[in-house]
Amino acid sequence: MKKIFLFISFLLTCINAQQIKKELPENIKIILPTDTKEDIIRKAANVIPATRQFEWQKLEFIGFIHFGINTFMDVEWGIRDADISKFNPEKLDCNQWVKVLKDAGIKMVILTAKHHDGFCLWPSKYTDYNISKTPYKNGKGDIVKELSDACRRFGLKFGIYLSPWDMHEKTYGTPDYNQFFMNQLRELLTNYGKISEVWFDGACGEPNCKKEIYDWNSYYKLIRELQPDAVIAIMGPDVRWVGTESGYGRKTEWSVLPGSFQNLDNIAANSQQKAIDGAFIPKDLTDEDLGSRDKIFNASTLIWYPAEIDVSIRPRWFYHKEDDEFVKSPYKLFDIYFNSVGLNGVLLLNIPPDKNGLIHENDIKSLKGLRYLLDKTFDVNLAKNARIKASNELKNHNAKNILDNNYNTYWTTEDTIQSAWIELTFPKKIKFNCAMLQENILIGQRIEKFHIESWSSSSWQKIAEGTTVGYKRLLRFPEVTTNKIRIVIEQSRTNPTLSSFGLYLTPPELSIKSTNKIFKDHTVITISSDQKDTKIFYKLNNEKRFKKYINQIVVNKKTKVTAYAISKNGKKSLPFEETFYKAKYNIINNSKYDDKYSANGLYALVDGAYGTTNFNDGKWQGYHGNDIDIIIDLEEVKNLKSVSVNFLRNIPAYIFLPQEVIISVSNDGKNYETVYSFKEELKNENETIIKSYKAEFENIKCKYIKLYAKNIGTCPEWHTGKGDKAWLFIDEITIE
Ligand code: FUL
Repeated sequence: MKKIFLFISFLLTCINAQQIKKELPENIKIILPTDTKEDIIRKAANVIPATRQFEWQKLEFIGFIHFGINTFMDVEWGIRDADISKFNPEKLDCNQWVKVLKDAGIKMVILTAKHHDGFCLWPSKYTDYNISKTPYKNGKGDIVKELSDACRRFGLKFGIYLSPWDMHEKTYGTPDYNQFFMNQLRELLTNYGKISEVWFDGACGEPNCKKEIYDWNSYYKLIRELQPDAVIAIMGPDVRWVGTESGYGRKTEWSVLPGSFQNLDNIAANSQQKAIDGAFIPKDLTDEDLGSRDKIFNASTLIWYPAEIDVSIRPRWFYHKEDDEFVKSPYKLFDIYFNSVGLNGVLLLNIPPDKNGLIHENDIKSLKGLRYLLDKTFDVNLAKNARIKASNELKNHNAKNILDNNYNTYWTTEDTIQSAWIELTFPKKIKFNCAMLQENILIGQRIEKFHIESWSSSSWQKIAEGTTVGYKRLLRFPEVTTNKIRIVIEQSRTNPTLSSFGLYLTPPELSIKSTNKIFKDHTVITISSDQKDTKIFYKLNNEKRFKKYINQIVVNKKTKVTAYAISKNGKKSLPFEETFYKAKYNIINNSKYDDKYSANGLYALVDGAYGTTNFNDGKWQGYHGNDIDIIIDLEEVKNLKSVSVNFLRNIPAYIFLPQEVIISVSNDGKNYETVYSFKEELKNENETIIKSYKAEFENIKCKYIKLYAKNIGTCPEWHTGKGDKAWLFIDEITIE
């Protein structure tokens, strides 16, 4: 009986599969029950992107704009009923945004038309919680229009983020919400010209799990009808979330993933959405392995589902003033680029405008730096004049195609070949430290394992290796000088292809180290470059001229060091700046700070640099559960006018003000007289503040100052961390 049942369901699957096959788009293949493992691998190697997916992949680098009422409330996820009269970006200029992004090399901009809070940046007819009810342009503003117009003006594509989760809308959590959402979607897809990406986020933080059963299939249908070229991302069938928000993709990144077979509609409706769970595998997009042979053997469909890597240039998605000093550096962004675009993904970099409605200068500086590094690295393909030969070439698909700067022409081998090599010989020795490979994904993604080796006197030395290649693979390694290299494809799902190959040399990168960043007497500074044969130049403070760096620099006062390096072939590093601080006094610490918040050691408290409201700014010294007991040695008896000390309060981050602050003074270091004492009342307040405790005197002379601050010990009853150790964050003791 069981056998008959199995046989019938097998037959049904085959018939169903045959019917669907006729209508099947190129980015989906069905695995038949009769397929062998070899058949499955071959099928996987021949799944290709839909045109809209290919056009999207070619953009490589796209921009995200998180902007809305959250920007003005200084929050990330917002609240249900914010006071939207606070929304008034007086200097807003979408041309500035787009120009900055275009100059950075960004090819499309995606705007948070509506984030989770439900506030709409366009005058939606379906809710009052929108821009027309704010002071911005006296209610006549429409930022979706302003930005889409600016994108068209500058030749960039435009996409929208419409959060399915809407904490403001009353119908959310009922079937009526789907119609509301479709209405909003229709407004966005019809009134603003061409839309190239629709971004549906998966987050929902509703208390008590108020849950909306989203009608994804209707959303997708509407998008296909109104904007057929747009890719649908994240909670959508065309583009997948890479699985982190760090900017770093997987080392092995397959664009062909396993799907489960139900019907075409459900295949399109990929989802982590519970109502149709099972319609799509993988369920967990954070898995290390999504598309290996083992994974696809168990699948019933194979789907082209490429990765998008979203990350913010700042610690958070929306603008917050206190993040200004934490904008990612150009070198960090460059590393992210190598690990996103260079790992078969599209980089989606978020650059949030500030309360004025402008992109902040720190973000602009980093983006310019990134562009400089990219331009200087990829300006010349050092492999371009190579003589080239291959272990195997298919007619009309010679290996020389990989150097012709044309993605459509490519090298491949005869059908049965699954490993092969290409050898490049250069007219003279070249020096490089990165490589770029591209498969022709219009044929399929195939390469499973490869390495690059260079000829060194009498043998081949492996210099880089990898697994998948896909649309683009970038590799960095210590610099190599050689006249011959080989690209070795060790394993491919079927005959491999390569469309392009390049070798490049990055500009040098500097690092500055010192014995102490904050010192009492002096510190010794060393500057080095990541590349050999570079000359380093530096200047101290406001000196006019740069000097050549030869030896360590010794400084005994607060000093700003600016340096840069030039490599032998003339590539200049970005300038590097670092300030070293001199402590004003000697400190004896009888208490213990936590290593995570050391602020560069003991002297941080008297270095003249003040902590900001960001507890992570590197200037605060954190004491976990314990009190602070410090003595400052003025080295001679001095007249005192005042002593003040700053503490931070950030209760959600478990940082409380001290229970008590006591300041006492002494001439001999033994007998202390209390000159100030203050008892703090413990209040449950969310606002982050810096509080100064100041003792003012007339006619006090002393050599030693003792500061005692009592930690509240553990988080109080009413706190989420009740019973956990409380933090005391101190920075800067000022003595006058
Ligand atoms: C997440 C959201 O919850 C964040 O606020 C942000 O929009 C990010 C891009 O996606 O899931």
